[in-house]
Amino acid sequence: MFTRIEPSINPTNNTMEVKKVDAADITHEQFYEEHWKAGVPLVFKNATKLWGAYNTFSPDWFRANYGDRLTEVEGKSYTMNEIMDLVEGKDTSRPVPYPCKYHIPSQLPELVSMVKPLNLGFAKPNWLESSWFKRGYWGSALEIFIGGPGGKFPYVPKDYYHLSAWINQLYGHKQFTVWPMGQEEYLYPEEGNEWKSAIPDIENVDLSIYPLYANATPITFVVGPGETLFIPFGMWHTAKSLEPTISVAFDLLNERNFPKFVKDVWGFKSRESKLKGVVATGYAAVGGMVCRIGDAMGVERVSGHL
Ligand SMILES: O=C(O)CCC(=O)C(=O)O
Repeated sequence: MFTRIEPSINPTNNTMEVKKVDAADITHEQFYEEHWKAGVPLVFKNATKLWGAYNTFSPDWFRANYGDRLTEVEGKSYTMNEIMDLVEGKDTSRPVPYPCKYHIPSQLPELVSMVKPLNLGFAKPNWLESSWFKRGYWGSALEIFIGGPGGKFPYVPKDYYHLSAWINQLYGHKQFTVWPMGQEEYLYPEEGNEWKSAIPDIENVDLSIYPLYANATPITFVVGPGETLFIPFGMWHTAKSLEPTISVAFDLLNERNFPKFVKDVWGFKSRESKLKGVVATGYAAVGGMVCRIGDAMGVERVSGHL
């Protein structure tokens, strides 16, 4: 038995409260029913406390250990030292890009062991941890995001392939905005890129161009160090770094979002070629079957290849 958390959606005005809970105060079943199934985001206060990254990741720690590690942001190459100097305001000679990202398994593989258990006790089962769904092909990633004050995610997306997002804040505070489910038309999905809103600046929406946005009910909240934000699949969201921030994001796929995932696999891959669409969708369908059987047998997936 578990204590019921009050329903988080108010159907009369379509507002929604994003709650923060101690990971010890919510069961997997409760999370699954009231957030995962209901499509309601949740902030866990301390789900990453077992991670080596918890209370460790900081600009100085990255400078000391991976200062020369390169990544590309908006087509330009930066070292970790350069990124940290920019986000901390030590280098004011050029704009601070956002987000500065590293794909952990390929660009910082030493850190894979510092973000374990990746499932946090709640982000499971995660079929993306199965070797059937290897990285790079299915829209999934295990990435570090680094940002500086005011760094805004460049648009409002809902996650590619209908994956759920888990954003683990490890340093600094980041502001998030989400839109309750069902506000699709107010956000003007881009033609041909339906996972991305066509509105260029969500903080200053021109209602003469996007009049339906007047009906939208964005919910804004702040996530701090040690906190994890769960964003359900299909939810429009965006983020802004309020100070120097470091977070680790990963995606989740299982039985619940699998039907929409497969539809997206067909949608994305068949745009490249019908044959690619058929092969990828067939492969995904078999992978889903294997993972479903694995779930039934209680298989624990622990690979770090997302
Ligand atoms: O942490 C962030 O900047 C937001 C990331 C995000 O929303 C995404 O990758 O879809």
